[in-house]
Order: sequence, then C-alpha cells, then structure tokens
Amino acid sequence: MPRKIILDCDPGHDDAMAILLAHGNPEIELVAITTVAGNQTLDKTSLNARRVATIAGIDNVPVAAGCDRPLTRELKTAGYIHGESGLDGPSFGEPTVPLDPRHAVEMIIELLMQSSGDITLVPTGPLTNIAMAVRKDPRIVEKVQEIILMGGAYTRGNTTPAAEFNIYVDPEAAAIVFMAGWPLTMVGLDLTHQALATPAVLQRISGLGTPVSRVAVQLMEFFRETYRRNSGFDSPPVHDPCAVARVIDPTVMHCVDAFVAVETRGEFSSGMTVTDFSGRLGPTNAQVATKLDVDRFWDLMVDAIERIGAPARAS
Ligand code: PIR
Ligand code: CA
Repeated sequence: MPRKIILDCDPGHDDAMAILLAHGNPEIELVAITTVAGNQTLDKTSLNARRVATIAGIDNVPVAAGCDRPLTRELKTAGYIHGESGLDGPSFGEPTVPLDPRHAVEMIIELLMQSSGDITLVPTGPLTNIAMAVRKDPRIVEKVQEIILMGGAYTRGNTTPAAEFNIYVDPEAAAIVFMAGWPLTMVGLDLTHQALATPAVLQRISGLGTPVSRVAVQLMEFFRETYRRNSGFDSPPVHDPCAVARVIDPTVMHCVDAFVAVETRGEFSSGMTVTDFSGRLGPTNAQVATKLDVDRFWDLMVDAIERIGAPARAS
C-alpha cells in the first residue's frame, strides 16, 4: 500500500524536487500539495507549485494556497537563493493545473479528519500552515500518521549561525508543531547537507533525456550558482526531497531520538532548534536525522524522474 502524504511546501528549487520525488515514486500517494509563504511570497510559491505539477503531469492532486505570512512576524523570503520568481532557471509556460479554492489550512484539516489515520504530513517550508491547522482543530494531532519535516538542524544554521531558514522564518509556528505531541521527524541541515547535487548526479538526471529531467537539471544548475555565490558550496544541498525519501524508505537515513526545543526569544539564536540527545531539557519529541545513505537517496530521485517520463511542457 502506498503511503499517503500531504506535501506542504514553498517552491523553491528543492521543494520542486520534492514534488517530483513524491509524484514519481510508486510508494507514495500524493493526496495534496499545499503552499505557504517562505522562499518567496505566497502568490509566487503557489504559482510555482502549479508550474511543477503541470510539467510533471500531476492532475487529480489538489493544490491549495495557505498562509501568506508567519503567525506573528514579518515574512522574510530567500530570493537570494531561489531568485525573483522563487523558481528561477527554467522557463515555464502557463500552468494548466488550477489552484483549489479551499484554504490550505482547511484542506489539511479536512483531509486528515476524513482519513482513517493513514496520512503523513511532509512540510518543506515554514510551519505556519501546520501550526494553524493544529490550533484550529487539535484533533488532527491524533489523526495524523506522522509528520516528517525538512527544517532545523542540531549543528548549524543557514540563515543565521544558529537557525535554519524554515524555522527562522516562523519560530512560533515551529514551536507549536514540535510541541504538539505527534510522531515527528526532523530532517535538518545536518542531514540535507549530505544530499549534494554533484556533477555526477546532474549527469545521471540529464541522461534520462526527458523534458522533466531537463527542467530538473536547469533548476539544479540555477540553485548551484546561487549556492556558490551565497554559501560557498561547490554543489548545492537538495534539502526537501530528503523528507519525502524518509517516507518512502526509512532506512535511507539514520535517526536518533531527542528533545528538540525551538528558540523563539533569543537575541542571536531565534529560530534555533535546540537539540538535546541526553534528556536533560525534556522527554523525546522528535527523531532527528543524522546520516544519509547518499547513493540510495539519489537512486530514488533519479528513478522517480525516470518514471514520470514524458510529460512536461516547459516552453
Ligand atoms: C534553502 C532554503 C532557504 C534558504 C536557503 N539558503 C536555502 C529553503 C529550502 O527550500 C529548504 O526547504 C529550506 N529552506 C532549507 O533551509
Ligand atoms: Ca522549502
């Protein structure tokens, strides 16, 4: 039985790769794509989700827009990494996949409450929609199968020395999500910085020779250039599909139980995921991803793009 997921994202180059992995892998049933403000404004991340859905031939999966800003703070975006559109690089035609009229928070609650408890939440952007859904209908905490998110880190930040972007943008939302009491896995930078789109990886993807593979390579090439300029990486870390890969095959990464607290008040540490592996601060509330099976991960990614095959009408 394929695993049902709701992908809550802010595309975003690596979010786009997460959509492709979720759609192309036969072990995943994508039940909805929901969008949030993060890498770019909500109108842009929503348009980008529809663009990616269109080129991948994803029909029959609702795409719904959610919160256009963090719970209490001003929105900070990452145009310096993802460009003005949020998905710079390839040129996309007019998307044919429509935007669902429902609000993402409503849709998340509705899908979970109508489910038999078999839906996994996979957030790959700021946690605003998920926190709002928990506040609006706390029964979803018991209904969800688990939540596997890309965000945070225990050794480093990428936006400040202490904080990873998704948590930094909306720490109040992240604090709600980490403390909600559901089975949660933190796939943070410690893990995702192992998932580098190296020249060898790009060659494998481009070797598929399909329109979707061409778009994926163009996305990764743009991402590589901004990462080189901003972060001194040779090859860019492809964060978000790592969370999807964990759903497909838990053995793709090693995880360790920990208590994770989200710093919301620090002068220099706001948005930090303070990770305690020794139980001093509190009881375990998360599995924290530590080590990636890099070859297995890229095999999954390449296989998914291959299976998507011909669709793609990027013009
Ligand atoms: C990546 C992101 C934001 C900022 C930078 N510098 C790099 C986005 C990615 O989409 C991913 O979900 C997460 N936020 C990594 O921090
Ligand atoms: Ca993202």
